[in-house]
Amino acid sequence: MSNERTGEDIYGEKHKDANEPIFSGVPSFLKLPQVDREDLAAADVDVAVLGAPLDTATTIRPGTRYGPRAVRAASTVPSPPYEHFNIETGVDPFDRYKVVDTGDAAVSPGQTRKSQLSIEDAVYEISEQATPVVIGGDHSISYPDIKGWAEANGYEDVGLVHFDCHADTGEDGLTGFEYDHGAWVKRVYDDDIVAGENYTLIGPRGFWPGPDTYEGMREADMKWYTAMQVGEMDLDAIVQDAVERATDGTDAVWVSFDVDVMEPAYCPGTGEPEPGGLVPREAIYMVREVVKALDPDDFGFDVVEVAPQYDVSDTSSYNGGITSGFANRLVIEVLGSMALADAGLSEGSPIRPKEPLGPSGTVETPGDD
Ligand SMILES: [Mn+2]
Repeated sequence: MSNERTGEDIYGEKHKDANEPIFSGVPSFLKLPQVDREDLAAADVDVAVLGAPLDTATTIRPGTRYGPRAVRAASTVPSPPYEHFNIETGVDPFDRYKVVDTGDAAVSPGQTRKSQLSIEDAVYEISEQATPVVIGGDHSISYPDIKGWAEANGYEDVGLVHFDCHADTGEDGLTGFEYDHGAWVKRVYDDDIVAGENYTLIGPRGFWPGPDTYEGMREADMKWYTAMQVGEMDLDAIVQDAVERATDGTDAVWVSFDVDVMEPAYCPGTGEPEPGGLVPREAIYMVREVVKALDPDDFGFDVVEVAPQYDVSDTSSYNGGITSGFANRLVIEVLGSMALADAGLSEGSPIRPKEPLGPSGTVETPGDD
C-alpha cells in the first residue's frame, strides 16, 4: 500500500539490526522496542502492547498467568520484527505504526480485585497516548481493559465484538465471584458502558451459561452467532452485522478474543476447551474484516485465555506452542487491519501472479482428444 513512511523511518537503525536469530535476545512482543508506560508520549507511540498475567478469576483450569510470556515467546517467530508484510492482505502494519511493548501490568496472586484495578490503571495510562492491545490473562481482564480505555478517552458508549465459546454474561462466576472471568460482559453492561444492542458474541457453544442467562441476553437485545452458525453462514454477513451493531451510536469499539472460541484441536492451550469451535481461517478472516471496518483511532483489542501449559507443539524450547502462536498471529492481523483502515483502504497491495487464478483454458490435456 502506498505510504509516506516505512518501518525504517519509524524504527530507525534497529529496523535492520534487530534481525537476530529467534532464540536469541530479550523476547519483548515481536522483539519490538520496550517503552515504559510513562514514556509513551515522549516516544510518540501509536500502539502499545500490555501483558495482563492474571488468572485468579478463573474457576476451572488456571494457568493464563503465563499467557503473556508465552505469546511473546511465540511472537519472536519469525524475525525480523519490523517487517511483517502479510502476503494475503498486502499490508505491513509496521510501515504505518510505531508499536511497542510496555511490559506487564502489576498483579498480585491472591489479590484478584486489586490486580484487576492495577490492569485498569495500566490500560488507562496507555490509552491516554496510544491504542491498547492487551494480552491476557483470564477473561476477567476485559472489564478493567474496557473501563481504563473508555475512561482515558472519555467514551460513554462502547460497542463490543466478542469472540468466545462462552457468553461471559453471568451475574457472577461459578462460585459467586462478581469479577469472575465469566462475568465481565455483565459488568460492562451493568455499568452502562456497553448496551445490549451494541454487543455481538461470535462462536458460543456447549452448556454454559444456561438458558436463563441467554433469555436475559435476548431481553437485553444482545445478539450471538453460535459456532455452528459461523460454519454455516456467510462470514461477511456476520462481520457486517457485528460491525453495524458495534458502531451504531457508539463512541468506540472494543474487540475481545478468547482463544477458547477456537476448535481445541487448533487452540488446546486454554483452560476450558470445548469441541465444535472455529477453525483458524474463519477466525482470522472475521477479525481482519471486523477491524478493517472500524475507526482505528477509537479502538482497542485484547486476546485472552492462553494457558500455555495445556498447549502442544514447541513448548519445551519455549518458542511457544500453537495456541500462543495463534494469539500472536491475531495481534499482527489486528495491527494490519488497523493500518488499512487508517489509510482509508479496504485492501492492501498483495503481490499476485501475472496470470489470473484458475485454469487458463489454453492448455490441451489428453482428455480433450
Ligand atoms: Mn471463554
